[in-house]
Amino acid sequence: MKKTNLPYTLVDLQPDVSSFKEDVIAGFEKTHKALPAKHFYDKTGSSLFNAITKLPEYYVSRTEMDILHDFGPDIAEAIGGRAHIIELGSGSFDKINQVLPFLKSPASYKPVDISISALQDTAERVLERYPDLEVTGICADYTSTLDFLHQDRGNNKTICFLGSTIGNFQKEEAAAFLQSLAGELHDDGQILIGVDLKKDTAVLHNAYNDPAGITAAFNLNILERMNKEMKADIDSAGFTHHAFYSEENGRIEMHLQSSKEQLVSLEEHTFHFSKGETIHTENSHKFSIAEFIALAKQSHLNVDAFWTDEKEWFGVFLLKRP
Ligand code: AVJ
Repeated sequence: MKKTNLPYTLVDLQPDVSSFKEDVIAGFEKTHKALPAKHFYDKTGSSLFNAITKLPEYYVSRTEMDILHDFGPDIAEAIGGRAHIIELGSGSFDKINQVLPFLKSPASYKPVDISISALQDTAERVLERYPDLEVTGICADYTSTLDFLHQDRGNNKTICFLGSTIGNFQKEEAAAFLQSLAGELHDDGQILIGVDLKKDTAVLHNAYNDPAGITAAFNLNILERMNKEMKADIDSAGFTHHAFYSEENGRIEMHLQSSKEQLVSLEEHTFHFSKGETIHTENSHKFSIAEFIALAKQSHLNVDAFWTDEKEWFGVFLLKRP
């Protein structure tokens, strides 16, 4: 679907709601019930995530923003002129917006996001500031298709994958995903990626257990989404937010924990929950700098440059083909 009455092109590759339904049913049928984290981001979920990024305990977005802001000119110089910027998970547009002002005559900007409302806001905001930039919004699930990347045959294809979303993938999936991005690069292409780094466990714990309960609301919203978009009767009060750092796996895990034994009906299915049983809703892997360099290598990419904050809590890496 293309809307041509807008000053930008919007390509809607959004998978129909059935993928949400299918993923939920398949996830609930597993021995350890689980859901893909990408389904958090309906309209409510996206605005709750925005609220998370403003929490004092959630250092992730703020630290990445500071790095992008402080090193914007360096990053822009490393990217080079006339770049075709493709941003996977453009979200609120605040991230790349730190670098855009320093880029030498960027050729085009292609935000890709699963949330159509976020995408429309982004396209409007970017055009307000850069009326001459060629902007094409892509509403897509980049974990199921990267077809939109083939189109950019121009030089200096720059894939931006900020926000440390790479942490949501399992380790092997992360390598496979980076490798498939690498396959879309031309010789002068590159990937700018944000990575959350390992740090004190208490800092990590607090970032995912904020006292205001916004992260809990974000986690629980996925149950409300089921009630809205599926034939479901879930009482979200029967579940609690549970997030912890697993040292062994180097990741924050988020779960929804059933506070009682209960039956949940979804479409034509009925699922049993025992008291204390959880739905695993998200993994957020944390890397040491060395671990991330190794992951890049495993994906046939070199770290060309990287930037961190003073505490080395977050890293922004520029990856190129060897
Ligand atoms: C957007 C995936 C980077 O893992 O920190 C925030 C999502 N989950 N609080 C993260 C999230 C709970 C976030 N990412």
